[in-house]
This record gives sequence, C-alpha cells and structure tokens, in this order.
Amino acid sequence: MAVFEGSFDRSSTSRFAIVIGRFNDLVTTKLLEGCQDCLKRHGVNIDPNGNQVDYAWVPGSFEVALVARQLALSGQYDAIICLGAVIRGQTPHFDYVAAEVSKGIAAAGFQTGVPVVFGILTTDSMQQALELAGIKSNLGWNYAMSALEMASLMSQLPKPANALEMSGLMPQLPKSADA
Ligand code: INI
Repeated sequence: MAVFEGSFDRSSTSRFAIVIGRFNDLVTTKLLEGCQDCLKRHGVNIDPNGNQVDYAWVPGSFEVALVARQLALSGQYDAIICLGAVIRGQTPHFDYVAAEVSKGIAAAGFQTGVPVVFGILTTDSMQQALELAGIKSNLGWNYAMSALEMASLMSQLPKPANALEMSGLMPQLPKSADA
C-alpha cells in the first residue's frame, strides 16, 4: 500500500490560476505579493506572460468562487488560489459574503477535482487583515504553499475509475427536445 504526500519539487511544471478580489485591495494586493513570492521561490514562473500562472481579478470575494470554478473546469490548472478579504463592518453584509465564498470555494474544488485554495481572510477589522497580509505575517505565502502541496499530492493519487461518475455533482446539460 502507499502513503501519499505532496512535495514541492515539481513546481516548475505545475500550472496555477490566482483569482483575486478587488474589494479591500489594500489587503488583497499584499496577499497576492506574498503568494507570488512563495511561488517564485519554489521555481514557478509567476510572469502573467509566461506559461505557469494566470491571474483573474474579480469585483469582490463573492465573485471569486464562480471564476475559480470556471478556471478549474478548463482542465488547464493543477491548482487554483483564491484571494480575498472580507472585513466585518456594521452591516450583516460580512456574514453573507463570508458564508457564500467559503461554500462556493469548497464546491468548486469538489465539483471539479481541482484543488481550490481558500485564501480569503475573514477578520473583524482592517488592522487585523493587514497584520495577516504582511505587517506581521503574510498568509498569501501559506496559501501558495497549500497550492504547491495539493498540486503535487493530487498528481500522485489514483485517478477516479470513472471520471463521469466522479463528476456526479456537475450540473447536467439540458436535454435537447428531440433526445
Ligand atoms: N467583498 C469583499 O471581498 N470583502 C468585503 O468585506 C465585502 N463587504 O463587506 O461588503 C465585499 N463585498 C462585495 C462583494 O464581494 C461583491 O463583490 C458585491 O456584493 C457584488 O456582488
């Protein structure tokens, strides 16, 4: 039998997409920098004109999962990294956005079989978010490590015996009228 474990030594061949929310971009651009720093130092070519990392900017965290799912469905990526910052304000907006983005990102991974990393900060204040995005540590780095590890791990796991069966959660195409 086997022990499956991701490594960090095939980074130069893996392909990644990073989806970034513009909302609270003071924080998300810092997360992106941490993420890129980690990928680069593991041998990944982070140039958007290169062949290893694509970037997709979305309005806010609420839109991240939809775009991550579509990128994952393309079959072009070994892992997708989602970056966003949901900061609690005086309205219930925080709770709606935070709940939907976490469910959506989990679903994107389950539905596609592609690792989709949850790199969405959920904090009570901007100060807390900034501390996690560079002032004290930069969780962008950790999210990139998760993507590298998961890309490697998934490539080692046995493939599903029946790919269609595995995709039971995928939306069914509408049947044509004469089918
Ligand atoms: N988007 C965020 O990424 N973080 C937030 O803190 C946030 N709040 O609190 O409003 C937020 N809202 C925007 C949301 O993600 C969507 O872009 C918007 O509702 C349009 O669908």
